[in-house]
Amino acid sequence: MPANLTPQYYEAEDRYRRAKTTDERIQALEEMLMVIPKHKGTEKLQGDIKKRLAKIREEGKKKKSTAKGYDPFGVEKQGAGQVVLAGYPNSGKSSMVTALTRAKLKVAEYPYTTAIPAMGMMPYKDTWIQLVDTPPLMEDNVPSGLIGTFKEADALLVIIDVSTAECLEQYEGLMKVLQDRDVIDLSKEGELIAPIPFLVVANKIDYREANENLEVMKDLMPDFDPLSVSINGKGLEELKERLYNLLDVIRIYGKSPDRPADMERPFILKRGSTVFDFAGQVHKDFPEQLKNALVWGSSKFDGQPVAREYVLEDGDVVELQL
Ligand SMILES: Nc1nc2c(ncn2[C@@H]2O[C@H](COP(=O)(O)OP(=O)(O)O)[C@@H](O)[C@H]2O)c(=O)[nH]1
Ligand SMILES: [Mg+2]
Repeated sequence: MPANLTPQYYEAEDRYRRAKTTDERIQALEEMLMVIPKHKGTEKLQGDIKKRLAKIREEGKKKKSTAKGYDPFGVEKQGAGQVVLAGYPNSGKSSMVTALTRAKLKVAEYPYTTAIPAMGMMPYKDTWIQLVDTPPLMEDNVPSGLIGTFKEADALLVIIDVSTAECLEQYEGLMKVLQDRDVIDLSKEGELIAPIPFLVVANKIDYREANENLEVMKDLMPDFDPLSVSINGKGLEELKERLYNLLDVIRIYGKSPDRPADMERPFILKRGSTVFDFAGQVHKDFPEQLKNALVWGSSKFDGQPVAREYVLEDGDVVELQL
């Protein structure tokens, strides 16, 4: 008996496949169960969903009870990539995350307002980048657990406060800790080859003294070339773009046969990914079943058949042929 599944069901299923957190998975499965047509033809599928739901709920419970308490320094990833901020007290980390996302974080004139990481989602193009605010990092004050947060990140945003003459000290201090703790690597003949890619910004550029402080730094370090920003708006659009580029990802839009492409929620893949990699992200069984694919965008013509080794580009629409 045919299942006759509805578009709502496929949407929920799609959300399930893309879910990154346990809660998202549970929510999507619950919705699949709610909207699935209830008849003989879907009984087996309903049973499968219920089983999956029970299993995920059970795993979730176990995780909570076996964990040695909640770890505030482990931040679950969401969106196209996770960017973790690093900076001295008062450099503007919390303000920056607040300015770029809808998160409401504590911002204050006194240092050490932020005790544990907190995150916000920054809209960029048709996707989201996760920004993680952190407690202050100094050469002689490294919050325990924070280095672990950096090492899990997809990229770092190193933030220097150029409204103060201490900006040079901040920059050198941050670079030293991050390098000593093997978060970044500056060793390759002065080239910035980083295990975790990072961007340095000179924040509070709206201050009167800021440009002068920055010039002093540039005189001392000719290679020092940070992006100047202010939480009031200066440089923020470029900052978003540079962070996205740092993540080195592409957005790919899925298309099912005989249906228009889903241009709302792109899949996010590492740059250099192939049709085969894309298939794996859509469904774990798809790479095995994949014959070839049709591509719109980077191909010579629309809907061009390509092999599974075809390297995709940002914005491509792909229809998998199984
Ligand atoms: N004028 C100006 N003030 C800023 C800027 N960024 C942060 N601030 C101020 O600097 C102070 C410290 O900011 P906060 O975000 O709490 O710094 P954090 O300790 O690094 O999180 C607050 O009073 C902010 O309003 C900026 O770009 N321009
Ligand atoms: Mg803060």
